[in-house]
Amino acid sequence: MDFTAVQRDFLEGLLVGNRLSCSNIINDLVKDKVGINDIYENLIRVALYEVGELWERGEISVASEHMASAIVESILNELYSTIISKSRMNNTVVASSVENEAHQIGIKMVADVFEMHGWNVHFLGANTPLKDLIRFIEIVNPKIVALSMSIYFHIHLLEEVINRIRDLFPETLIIVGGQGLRLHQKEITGKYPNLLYFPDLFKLEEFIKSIEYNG
Ligand code: B12
Repeated sequence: MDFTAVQRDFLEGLLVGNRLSCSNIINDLVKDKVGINDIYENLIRVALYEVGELWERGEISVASEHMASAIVESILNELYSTIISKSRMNNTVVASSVENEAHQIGIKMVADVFEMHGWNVHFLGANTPLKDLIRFIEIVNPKIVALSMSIYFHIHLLEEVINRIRDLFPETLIIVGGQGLRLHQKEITGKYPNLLYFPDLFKLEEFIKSIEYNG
């Protein structure tokens, strides 16, 4: 699917605060049976990266950036009834951003991909304090903990969580992702057992399918 036609209108809608137009664009794509992963990666993620660049260049204000991310979050919530899978799996995932990390849209998309595959999903959102995350993992005993890091300077916080999880729950698989790791994933992968990095939702989905087939 070529998103060029809708890309401009969607970005425009985010920047002027036209939530209705953004929502209509997404709902039309869903009606046309465009995959959710495709919509997330090729329309919403691309638009938000563009918002980030405009903000970095001083072409839009922090207020506009906040508005754009608020519209996107409302759209993701609106899609819930579309993404929820009727066939449920007996697998649990806890999805969270690391402590101090304010970005939560990427990890929400990750949570949604698991949801589409019928997993029990616990989405904790941004800035989850380490001790509360650990306590939560102890309670729900997930098969996977998914962690997101957008800002590279949070890498010490990511490593702190990984170390705690590895010590306390050696069997639990950890998956990591986010922009902060895009150029730095090798600082983490290979260093810890039972840990995988995925750059995007397509790779993540391949992996979820492989678990479904291989257990
Ligand atoms: C919206 C936004 C915010 C919002 C976030 C609101 C929210 N509810 O999430 C707010 C206003 C809070 C914010 C704050 C800040 N932000 Co900001 N923000 C953005 C913006 C515009 C969009 C983020 C986003 O949602 N992207 C879309 C998602 C879908 O992309 P993603 O996170 O990369 O996720 C994808 C993959 O990485 C992957 N993925 C992500 N996590 C995981 C986890 C797993 C397990 C897996 C498998 C995959 C995966 O899946 C997703 C789909 O592909 C970006 C621009 C950009 N390039 O993203 C800047 C950006 C990330 N922010 C930036 C900055 C600097 C900040 C601040 C430091 C600004 C400040 N001075 O206060 C603070 C950070 C505070 C903190 N302590 O974290 C910079 C980071 C630069 C850098 N190199 O580190 C960016 C890149 C903007 C820029 N161009 O400079 N921000």
